Amino acid sequence: MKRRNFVRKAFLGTMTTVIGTEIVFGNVLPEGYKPLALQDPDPYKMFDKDKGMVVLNDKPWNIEARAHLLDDKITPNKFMFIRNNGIIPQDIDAGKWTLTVDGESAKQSKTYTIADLKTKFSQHTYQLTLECGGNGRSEFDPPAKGNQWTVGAVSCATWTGVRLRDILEDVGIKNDAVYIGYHAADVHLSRDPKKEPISRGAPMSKVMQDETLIAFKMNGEDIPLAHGYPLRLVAGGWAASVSGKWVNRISVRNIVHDGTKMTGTAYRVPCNPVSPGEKVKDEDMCIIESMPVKSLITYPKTGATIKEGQKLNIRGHAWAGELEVSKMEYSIDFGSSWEQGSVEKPVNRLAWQHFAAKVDFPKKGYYEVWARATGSNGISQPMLLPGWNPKGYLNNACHRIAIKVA
Ligand SMILES: Nc1nc2c(c(=O)[nH]1)N[C@H]1C(S)=C(S)[C@@H](COP(=O)(O)O)O[C@H]1N2
Ligand SMILES: [Mo]
Repeated sequence: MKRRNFVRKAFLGTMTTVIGTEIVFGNVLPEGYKPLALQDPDPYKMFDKDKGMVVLNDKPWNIEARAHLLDDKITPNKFMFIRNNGIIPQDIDAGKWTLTVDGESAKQSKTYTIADLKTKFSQHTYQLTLECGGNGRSEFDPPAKGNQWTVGAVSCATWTGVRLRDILEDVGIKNDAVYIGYHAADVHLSRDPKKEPISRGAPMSKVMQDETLIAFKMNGEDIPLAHGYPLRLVAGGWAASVSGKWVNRISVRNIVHDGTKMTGTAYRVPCNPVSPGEKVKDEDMCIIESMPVKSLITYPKTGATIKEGQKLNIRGHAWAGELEVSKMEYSIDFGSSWEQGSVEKPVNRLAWQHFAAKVDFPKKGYYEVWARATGSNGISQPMLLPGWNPKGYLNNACHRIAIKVA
């Protein structure tokens, strides 16, 4: 009885701390009852996100940024979108975490602790752009099912880890290797342990790049839990679904990896353009790899008002998947004419680039500033919505902000 009272007091103490105030009548709280305040967790607190972030789904958690929140050159955790297909793993012990490399095209199966990875291989740090393939989905018509991302499912953080290539060379790879597939510790929404929420991958050409990391740090600290703690595959420039969070196994495959969300319409678009709403056969769908050229005006926030005669300094970021952005332009007349802005070189390959321009408005009134990036292959962003596809991927239309000159 004494022990029981002690446990109860300790429990109430913890509850009081979490809720932030005393639970009046806590003494008659039925045993095992979880107060509502704890059943409805605050995602902003739980994930350390800024209050301006937008929750699109809570089962599973999907949270996006707004353009003006992405103004930092390097995205801090509080503004980084979260995209989950399943349930975030709990009670992770990084000291016991292992990464196993196996598969029909691995010469052996080998398991590493995080300490092994850190001591055996050289560490590298890159800024890497991660954009969800479905970013911009909300604009498609007919609408596509899934999280209705607007523009905020993109980030560019600093990732530190070891090269996946170095690990694979240590394991030994057979000549017939074509692809790797990742396996991770998150839990399927059905809680069926036999099902994986997602298991995607990349062809060997992407895997072997210098910048493809098995990362253990983000922005110089442990990776936040929601972003893959303690170990994450990071493949910048490609649809971020390739960058497996909570990774514990990499399989080297002699076929294109056929894990969950690699097949059918998942993370695929019609190989050839189709008309909106058209049904597309599975065999006519192609896997999304590099993301297309795109940009975001991160300052000012849309809806800003400036004084007549005042010039407006705009700025933002631009990226082009595997390519570099070579030109940034803006328009204040709905795309009729374009002026050139400046764009910085990327800090490293696959990092987003920063652009700026000084905009002059001829008179009072309502304007929109549209931004357009062009990649090193000469291809520019479309002004409006690009090719419709069944799952609403790859919307790289020009970003637009509203400005009033008063
Ligand atoms: N294990 C695991 N890895 C994952 C996912 C997931 O649900 N589980 N989602 C993928 C998708 S679709 C995206 S867009 C990115 C999102 O990364 P972030 O949540 O760190 O921004 O993680 C990818 N890696
Ligand atoms: Mo995604």
